[in-house]
Amino acid sequence: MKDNPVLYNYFRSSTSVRVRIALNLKNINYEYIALHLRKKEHQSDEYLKINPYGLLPTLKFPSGIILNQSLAILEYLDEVYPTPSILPLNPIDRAKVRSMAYAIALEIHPLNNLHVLNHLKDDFMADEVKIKSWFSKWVHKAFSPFEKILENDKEGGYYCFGDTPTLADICLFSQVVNNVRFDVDLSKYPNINSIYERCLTNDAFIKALPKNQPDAE
Ligand SMILES: N[C@@H](CCC(=O)N[C@@H](CS)C(=O)NCC(=O)O)C(=O)O
Repeated sequence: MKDNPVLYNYFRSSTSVRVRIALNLKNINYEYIALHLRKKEHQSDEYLKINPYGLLPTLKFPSGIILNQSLAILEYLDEVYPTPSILPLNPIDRAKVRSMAYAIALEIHPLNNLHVLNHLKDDFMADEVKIKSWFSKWVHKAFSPFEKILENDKEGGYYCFGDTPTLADICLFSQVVNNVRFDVDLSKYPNINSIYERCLTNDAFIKALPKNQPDAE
């Protein structure tokens, strides 16, 4: 256990889901430390020392290396534990996969983060209906073109790119898990849904689901 990295995370956090999937895919054992977002445990002085942004997840290695920002963690893991790879070999293909992953991680997630939703609730008096509508708006804005890209990809495999999971599937899956909680209607996205279903047949994804974590409520 002492040689394993430590993951500071929260069962429901979609950025935590991303890192858990990559650790599982690469068969890396890790210690799970839960920080409760609603109880603001991610804002404690102790946690801010290892992640000054006060966001989850953080991955800490026995060597003392501390990494935050889920995409940076995923790419680091892929460089240091290259098998199985979550990025294709060819630079153009890598760029395509990153482009899909960023569409989720950079266009949707920052607008739907807990502190953004709390700001809408506390400072703009948004009720639950409005919060859900806000959340859905940013999902659809990125999911509609994402679905078209998948639709037009005539060589499409089982996953976003080819027949093995990549960074794109990791981000897409984690976002879909979050969408379900906010009642986002995903019926218009058959290709996205089939990739999500495919991920649900993969143990690395199943093990990373919020309901399968020790702090699940
Ligand atoms: N870009 C960061 C975002 C991290 C992030 O926003 N994490 C969320 C959980 S999914 C969080 O810690 N939210 C706390 C808050 O909003 O107060 C990453 O990918 O790691």
